[in-house]
Amino acid sequence: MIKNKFIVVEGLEGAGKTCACIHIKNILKKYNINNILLVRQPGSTLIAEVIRKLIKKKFHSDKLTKETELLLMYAARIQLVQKKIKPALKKGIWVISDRHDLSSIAYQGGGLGIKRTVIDQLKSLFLHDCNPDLTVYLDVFPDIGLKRILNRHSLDIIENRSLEFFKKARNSYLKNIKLDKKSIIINANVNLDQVNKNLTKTILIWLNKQII
Ligand code: Z5A
Repeated sequence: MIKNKFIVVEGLEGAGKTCACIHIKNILKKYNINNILLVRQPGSTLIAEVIRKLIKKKFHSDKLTKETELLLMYAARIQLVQKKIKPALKKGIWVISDRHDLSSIAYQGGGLGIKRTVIDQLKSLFLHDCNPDLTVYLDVFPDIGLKRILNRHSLDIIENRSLEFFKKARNSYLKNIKLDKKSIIINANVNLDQVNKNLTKTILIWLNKQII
């Protein structure tokens, strides 16, 4: 038997997070785990989806300050955690989240330069014990990730930032993920088949360790 878990998938845009969330869900189903909630951040509640649109929209005569951006990311996260993630985990439902607070550390911290102590304060004030049981970090070089999403759609306001911004975000991810014992790093620079194979292998090893 395995107790329900909170799994987070992190990485730069085009790393393949959405694909990985679906792949992990399918692996869990093979283990007869069918009670699964899949969410994305920012988003996945009515209010958090409105905040998502606001963050991604370009306002020509106004621009989000980095602090406003951080607080909006957190507002969407708090809404999702309190309204969906925590209640689901309480009911024994597995939760897979496409991004969580590590994204704020990487983008608003590493990328925009907001002090880590500020982000940590928000986390301790509002997220309490809502920490993932497993974080899967898909590591992609920024230029490779951006090329993948350019094939799909035009770039939004965050995606339009400089390569330098994404390099800083990646460095922050790598620095922090290495300190997290409940995390795994998957090389996402290779083709999707190879990523899925590595993901399956590592998730199965992790799942076997969770059996009680
Ligand atoms: N953000 C933030 O700044 N702070 C925060 O706290 C949070 C978020 C929570 C969310 O936008 C934005 O908010 C994001 C970070 C910021 N902005 N940026 N930039 P989003 O949800 O629209 O963006 P995203 O989270 O980065 O998702 P994405 O662009 O869709 O990327 P993805 O989910 O990692 O990739 P995918 O959808 O699975 O795959 C993308 C394409 O690549 C697709 O056509 C796949 O078939 C292809 N793909 C995937 N993997 C591969 C491999 N391995 N090889 C070849 N092709 C591949």
